[in-house]
Order: sequence, then structure tokens, then C-alpha cells
Amino acid sequence: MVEFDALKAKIPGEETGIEIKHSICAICSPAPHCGLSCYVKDGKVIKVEGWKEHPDSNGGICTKGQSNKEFLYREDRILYPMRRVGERGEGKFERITWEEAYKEIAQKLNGVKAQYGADKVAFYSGYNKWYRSMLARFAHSFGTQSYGTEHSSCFASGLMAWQCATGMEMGMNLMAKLFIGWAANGYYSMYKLPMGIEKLKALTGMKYIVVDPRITPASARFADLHLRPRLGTDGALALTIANQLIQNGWINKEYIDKNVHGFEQYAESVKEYTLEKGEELTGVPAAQIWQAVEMIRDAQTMSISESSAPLAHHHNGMQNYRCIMSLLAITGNIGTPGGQNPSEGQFAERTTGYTTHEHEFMFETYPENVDKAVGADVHPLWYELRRDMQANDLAQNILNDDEKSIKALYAHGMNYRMFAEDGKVLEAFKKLDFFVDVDLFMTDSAKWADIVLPCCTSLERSEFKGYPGCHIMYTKPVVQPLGESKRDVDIIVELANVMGIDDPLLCSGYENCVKHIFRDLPVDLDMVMASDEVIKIEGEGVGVKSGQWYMENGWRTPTGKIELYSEVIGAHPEWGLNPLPSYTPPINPDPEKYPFMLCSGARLPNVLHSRLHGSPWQRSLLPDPTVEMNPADCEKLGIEMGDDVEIVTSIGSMKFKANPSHTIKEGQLFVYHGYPERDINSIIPYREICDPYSGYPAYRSVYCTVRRVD
Ligand SMILES: Nc1nc2c(c(=O)[nH]1)N[C@H]1C(S)=C(S)[C@@H](COP(=O)(O)OP(=O)(O)OC[C@H]3O[C@@H](n4cnc5c(=O)[nH]c(N)nc54)[C@H](O)[C@@H]3O)O[C@H]1N2
Ligand SMILES: Nc1nc2c(c(=O)[nH]1)N[C@H]1C(S)=C(S)[C@@H](COP(=O)(O)OP(=O)(O)OC[C@H]3O[C@@H](n4cnc5c(=O)[nH]c(N)nc54)[C@H](O)[C@@H]3O)O[C@H]1N2
Ligand SMILES: [Mo]
Repeated sequence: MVEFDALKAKIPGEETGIEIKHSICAICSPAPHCGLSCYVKDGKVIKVEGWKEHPDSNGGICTKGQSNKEFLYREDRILYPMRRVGERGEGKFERITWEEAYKEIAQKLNGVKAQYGADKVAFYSGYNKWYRSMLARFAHSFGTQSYGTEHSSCFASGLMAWQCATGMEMGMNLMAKLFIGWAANGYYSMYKLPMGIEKLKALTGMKYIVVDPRITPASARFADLHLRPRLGTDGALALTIANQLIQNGWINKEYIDKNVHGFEQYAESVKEYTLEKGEELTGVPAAQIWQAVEMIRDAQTMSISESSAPLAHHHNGMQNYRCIMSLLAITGNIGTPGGQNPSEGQFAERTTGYTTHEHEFMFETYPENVDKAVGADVHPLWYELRRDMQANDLAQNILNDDEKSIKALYAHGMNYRMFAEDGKVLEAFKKLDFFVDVDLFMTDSAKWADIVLPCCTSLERSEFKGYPGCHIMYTKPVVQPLGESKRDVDIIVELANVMGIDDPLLCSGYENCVKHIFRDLPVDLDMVMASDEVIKIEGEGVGVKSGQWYMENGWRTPTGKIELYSEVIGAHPEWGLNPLPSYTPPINPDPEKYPFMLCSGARLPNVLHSRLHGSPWQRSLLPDPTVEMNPADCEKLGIEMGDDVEIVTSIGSMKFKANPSHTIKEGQLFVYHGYPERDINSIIPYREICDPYSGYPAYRSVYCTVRRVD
């Protein structure tokens, strides 16, 4: 009986045969990589909880992470390599062996290379990050620049803005006296950050401003000031604040003279942003904008968290970041203690504190004398700063059907529904000569592939993980991979070998490549691989260069200064882009017809993109695709809670359940993306409203209308 009760309570021990094994959560990778304690019995995971001793997550785990067991055992896991036998999209496949799959892929990709050139094959990765350096190198060694990722819609736009300003990525600083969460509701998207801010506020008295059109847990729980601009008007808000600071002399003139390039032109260009104009453009009352100005004046140090998505997902997205960053530049908060500082130490897209040779590993076989990456002609600044494919331009490139068109696609985690106007992506799939997708699940996108390969989850694999504070870990599988599924990295290496890729390092395997990437760090990777713990890398030459170092030795920009006027953009007037931080309003094709603005994608706490809607527990938390809208708008339109309503944009319409909410401003609609049965991206236009700087879709400022349907 004791044993039975203990089993029911899932208590580990000899009696129950339950063992605790540690792993990491990769459901929302790469952000936190929270440590997991997995309860394993008879080779099966029976329960997952946070790993208390983990130095980064300390036992924390979010709503999404709670679903690791369901994610691992989802019914649609692909267990074997599959070859399409029906029509594309029909979902009819036959099981084949790994040897057959590799042979066929090698034949087809090498065939396209021989007939059209290696640059007519595109390589793509969805949201997953951990294998990306291997995939990028694979693409480059094969001979194409067209390697692209979900960064085409996420994170890289902000990075591009920092590249223009300082030449490198800069991180936020929680030791600032004033912290601005500009479009930040980490309680839903990244729980550790707001919890940290809350603690620090109590400890140090740090002031906190939230800039978000919605009322959220972050704004309601602990913001000293909450500014609620209309969607997509953040640039105007930042420039209005900047103008007030300049006009009143509340800027750091000495710092600017010494470190900032282009201040005079910038100051001239922001003069038009009076408080009245700021209020008119953004909808934020002038008195509140003024309050923010005074808080910035009073703070000696300031740091701003600019999220990877909500500021970027607009026609003016990348410029939003530049306008916001300009506040840091004119107040002397870049490269100084308490301000924004380099966040260079990255491994597998995670801040680590140590630098590695990862970028060099990805780019040392980059082919130069081939067609430029897809998107280079449409979004030249993207190409200038990133050198890879702007994946949002891939569908049009294929549909153009000309000498520049991609013929074959090799993807890990392709989800067509993440792209705006995604019907076009399906049209493009139809035109491909050959399409391979590597995924955990037989997704709606995988069904369009010619060959589908099964990869395994983080619980079934070993991988290197870097963590802040110079930590590293090599995880071990807690259970054997299901079916014949394999690690993404092994699929890449095995395929590269069968294809005869001339790259001995890549072909020697993932662990060897990581040893190469880490070669200058004082750490014995064999020892890390033998250990089950997170290990700290210590010793000489481990840390990254500080902001102070760049202040003294020059930033990585053409002028060596922090560039408000970007010389990279200024050198190319033919691009038609503004070298200064500037604001342009979101595009409305027909203001009479489309009086509402739609934000598609603000995060829900229980789901992540396409991943968890199929997991019953997560789904039960918000079963219906809903639209949140202001009660006053509902009243005008005769809409009540739970009514079916239709959202109409310039390219289509779609039904949702109405959810009237005071958290939403009048004139705005909030819808979540990722529901398979209500794919909002099929009614979001791309080319007409995308960001010309970054190529990002304007997922969050789409003009539309809404009406009740019976
Ligand atoms: N639960 C969950 N977590 C996630 C994800 C997920 O799908 N689900 N996705 C992950 C990914 S890929 C990303 S990129 C991050 C995103 O992480 P966040 O950026 O933190 O998440 P969001 O909820 O998209 O946006 C934050 C806030 O920005 C506001 N916002 C929207 N548009 C605007 C605007 O134009 N201006 C301003 N000032 N605010 C605006 C929204 O109201 C929202 O409250 O989340 C990651 N974490
Ligand atoms: N309307 C709208 N659209 C958006 C956004 C928005 O806010 N609004 N946000 C955008 C942003 S910020 C992002 S980041 C993107 C994310 O968009 P996606 O990249 O599409 O993200 P996911 O759906 O999480 O994952 C893609 C695929 O990877 C698979 N996968 C999961 N784990 C693994 C693995 O270990 N290996 C392999 N090979 N595959 C795996 C999943 O099953 C899934 O099919 O969406 C963008 N699209
Ligand atoms: Mo993202």
C-alpha cells in the first residue's frame, strides 16, 4: 500500500522506481532555458517540475514549461522519416529509412546545385535556436547565402538598430535608477524579468515606466507611470520626449560632444515634436508625456528594455527602436555604469558573459561569389547588416519564377503560419522542386514537404547550454528519443556527410564543432560533458569587453562614435531610408473603411506560437480564438461577451469570439496568433505595410474594421 500511495504521489525512490533526472526546457527557447526536474519511471517521463538548484531559473517554471510532458508525448510526434506519396498538403506519407531519406535529399539538393546553382537552395530555421550555428554553416558550406530564420520577424530588428548606433548588441541594466519597459509585459512572455524588476524596485527604489497601449499585469502591478500610446506610435512618443529634454537643457552635453555623432542634425529634426503634437500623434496626454520627461531628468541613470517583437512589428518598427535608443544617447546612458552596455557574450543566442568563436564558425565558409541572399534587393539594409535571408521575402522570390528564384527548401521547424499573408507561402511551397522539413510534429507545414524528418525534444537529447554569469552545461537525455527521432544537429551532420559537403569540421559532428567554438575559453568540455551540473567558466580572458572599453577605444561604427546619424544608412541614399531616428505613421489604405487598428500577437501566458494549442491542458485555459476590444466600442457596435464578430482587413476577413475588456483602448483590437483553426496571419497584408528597413511584417498595426455576425 505504501508503495502504491508513493507511486500515486509520484515520490522518487527505490520503492517506486521513480528517478529524478535533470534537463532544460526548450519550449520558449532561447530566452530562459529553465532547468527541469523530470520524474522518470520505466523510461517514461511521468512528471516535470522546476529544478530548484539550477543557477539561472532556481526552480522557476512557467505555464508553458508545465506542459513539457504533454509536448514530448504529443500524439502527432513524427517517429520515422517519411516520404510524401499524395499531393503536396494532402498529408499522405510512407515510412522510409534514414539511409533512404538522406540519399534522396542528397540527390535532390545536389541536383538543384548542379542544374541551377547552390544559391537556388534556401535553408530555414523556425523559432528553435540551439542548432542554428550548425545549420548556418551547413548552408554556407553547401554554397548558398540564403540561410534565414524566424529572426526575419523577431529580435534582429532591434539588433539592427543597435548595430547602426554602436555596431553591436546592447543589453539592459537593472542597476539603473530609472527603468523603462517599453512594450513589456514579461508576466506573459518572460516571467523572470518582471519578477526581477519588482524585487529591485523594492530593494533600491528604482523607478519604473511602462509604455504599453494595454493595461497589463506589468503596468498594473508596479509601474510608477504607465503611458498608453496608440499602436505603432512609439517613435513619435520617444522623439517628443527627446525634444523636451533638449529644449530644456536636460541632456548630457559633455557626453554628447565626446561620444555622439550627428546630434545637431538630430536635434534639428526633432524640433517639430512639441508636447501638443506628441499628444496628437500618440494619444498620450501631454501632461503624462511631461511626467516622463521629468522622471528622466531626475534619474541619473536610465535603462530601457525594448522587446524583440511589439516595437518591431510595424511599418516604422526599426525606427521605433532608433527613436527610443536616442533617449539613451542624449542622456549619456550608453556604455556608462547604470546605462545600456554591450551584451556580446552569446552562445546559441543566449547571453552568457563569455565570448566564443560562434559567429566565425557560422560565417567562415560563407560563399561570396553567388547570388545575394533572398531579400537583399528588396530590403538592402537587412542584407547589409545581417548577410542572410529575409525569410519574409522568400515566398515572393519563389513565386516570381525567374532566374533568381529558389528551387529547393531545406527547413528545420518551418511553420508557414508565422508569416504575414501566409496564403502566399503555401502558393510558393507548391512551386518548389523539392522541400524537406525537420520537425517534432506532423504540422500543417510539414504536410507540404516531400520528405519529413523527425527530430527529438530537449528531454531526449544532449546539448550545450550557456547561461549568464559565465555558466555552461551539457544536458543528458532523460528518456530515449521516441521512435527513430534524432537530434537536429545529428541530422545536419549525417546529411552533410552523405551529401559530400567539403567541410571536415562540420562533418566531424556537433560536439567537435562546439569544442572548436569554445577553443579559447579556459574550460575542459570533456569534463563539462561528463558532468550533470551547470559549470562556471572562470579564469583569464573569459569576460566580454565593457561599455567603458568601447567608450575609450571607439564603438564599432564607421565614426567610432555612437551614431544618431547612421553613416551606414547615410552612405546609401538610393535605399530611400532616413539615417536619423525618425517617425512615420502606420499605413492606413482607407481610413473610412478601416477605423480600427489590429494588434495580432501580444502574448498569452499559456501558449507559444504554434506549439501548445494542441496540448489539451494549455488549450483549456483559453479554448476559443478571441478578440479583445474596448467595451465602449462593443456598445457602439452592439457586441456582447462571447458574440461572434468578424475582423475585416484589406486582404480578408475572419471570425473570433468577442471579449470586451477595459484593458484595451478604444479603436484597437487584440488577437493572438497561432490558433490553427483561426490563422490571423492569413488576413494580415505583408508587402504594402512591412518595415522597409528590416523587412518585418506590421503584425501589430493593421488597419481593419470589426462587426458582429449572427
Ligand atoms: N507565453 C508566451 N511567451 C512568449 C512567446 C509566446 O508566444 N507566448 N513568444 C516569445 C517570443 S518569440 C517573443 S518575440 C517574446 C515577445 O515578448 P513581449 O514583447 O514581452 O510580448 P508581447 O506580449 O508580444 O508584447 C508586450 C506588450 O507590448 C504591447 N504592445 C503591442 N504593440 C505595441 C506597440 O505598438 N507599442 C507599445 N508600446 N506596446 C505594444 C502589448 O500590449 C504587450 O502587452 O515573447 C516570447 N515569450
Ligand atoms: N501575427 C503574428 N505573427 C507572428 C508574431 C506575432 O506577434 N504576430 N510573432 C512572430 C515572432 S516574434 C516569432 S519568434 C515567430 C515564431 O514563429 P515560428 O518560428 O513559426 O514558431 P513556432 O511555431 O514556435 O515553431 C516553429 C516550428 O518549430 C517546431 N519545433 C519545435 N521544437 C523544435 C526542434 O527542436 N527542432 C525542430 N526542427 N523543430 C522544432 C515546431 O513544432 C513548429 O512547427 O512568429 C512570428 N509571427
Ligand atoms: Mo519572437
